[in-house]
Amino acid sequence: MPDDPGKSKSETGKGPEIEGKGPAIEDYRGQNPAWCPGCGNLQILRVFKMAMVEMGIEPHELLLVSGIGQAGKFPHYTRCNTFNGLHGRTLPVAQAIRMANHDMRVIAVAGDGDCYGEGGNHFLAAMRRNLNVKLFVHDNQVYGLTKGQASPTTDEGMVTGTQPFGVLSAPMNPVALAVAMDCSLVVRGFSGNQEELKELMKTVLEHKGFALLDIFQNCVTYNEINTFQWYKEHCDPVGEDHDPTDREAAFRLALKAGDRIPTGVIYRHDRPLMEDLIPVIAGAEPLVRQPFSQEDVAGELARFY
Ligand SMILES: Cc1ncc(C[n+]2csc(CCOP(=O)(O)OP(=O)(O)O)c2C)c(N)n1
Ligand code: SF4
Repeated sequence: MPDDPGKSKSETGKGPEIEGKGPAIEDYRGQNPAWCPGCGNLQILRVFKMAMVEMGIEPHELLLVSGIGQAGKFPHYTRCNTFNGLHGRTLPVAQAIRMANHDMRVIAVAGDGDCYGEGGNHFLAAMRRNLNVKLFVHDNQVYGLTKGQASPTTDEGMVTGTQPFGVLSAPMNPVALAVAMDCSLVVRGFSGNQEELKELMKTVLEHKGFALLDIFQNCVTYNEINTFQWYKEHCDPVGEDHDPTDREAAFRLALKAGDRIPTGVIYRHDRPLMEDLIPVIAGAEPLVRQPFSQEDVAGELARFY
């Protein structure tokens, strides 16, 4: 059992179990990716494994949860604990796992359609709850797996296979929404800025609280507007002078769109963690290790039936 209940060995800074032998990239190797050559997901996967190795996080200390989509295949390509569930339902599962075992590092991985479209209300609820769950959204501004239909982040006017007259709905700004919802940590990255993305992933993993990492990711097959080159030219790392704890400044930054889109840590608010507020798990052994009595459960159920 770790010295500090609620934190895994890597969270307590103790590093891997065998001194001198940390995890290697190979330890994280899953199935061979079936993504298109040039897809930004490939870079995200590569950077992610590098970040895990640099942080000394062992595969058994990590759990990846995903739904359906190209981004949803991320756990298949990673060797660690994984749960692949329904489209749009990534966050409910991730939060349930964290509540059952707050010793486990839990990362929810979703596409922009999966998280902001079908899973939109779960996204709002997760930001309010503030469990120590990390959310990586692979934001390619289309539904990739189902052939490029518009997602909530597709720009107005973009012509797609199912929007031949151009998208009529206004796009959603997930970063501004997250600041408005007082999300504990709000970060944006781009798959092509690999060094920056790696550092952002580490910042997100080190944060105590629910964190959104919205990652711009080029889809070479269905998004001919927001290409790798387009993101490269438009992404603008936030300056050192930005204070992420200044919510008004963060909101102004988050609202920037069009030609200059900020990447980096946009907003930070160290709010109380929900797992520290729930009496049965606060400061206690994770639920999965607490004694379980079938008689007690039967007794509780009997009160309702
Ligand atoms: C409930 C439900 N609705 C719709 C689908 C069909 N579907 C599968 S993947 C997908 C789009 C995924 O797009 P996104 O989440 O943006 O991820 P990407 O493929 O771009 O990574 C859709 C609509 C489904 N599998 N389940
Ligand atoms: S369709 Fe787009 S998102 Fe899907 S693998 Fe190909 S490039 Fe990546």
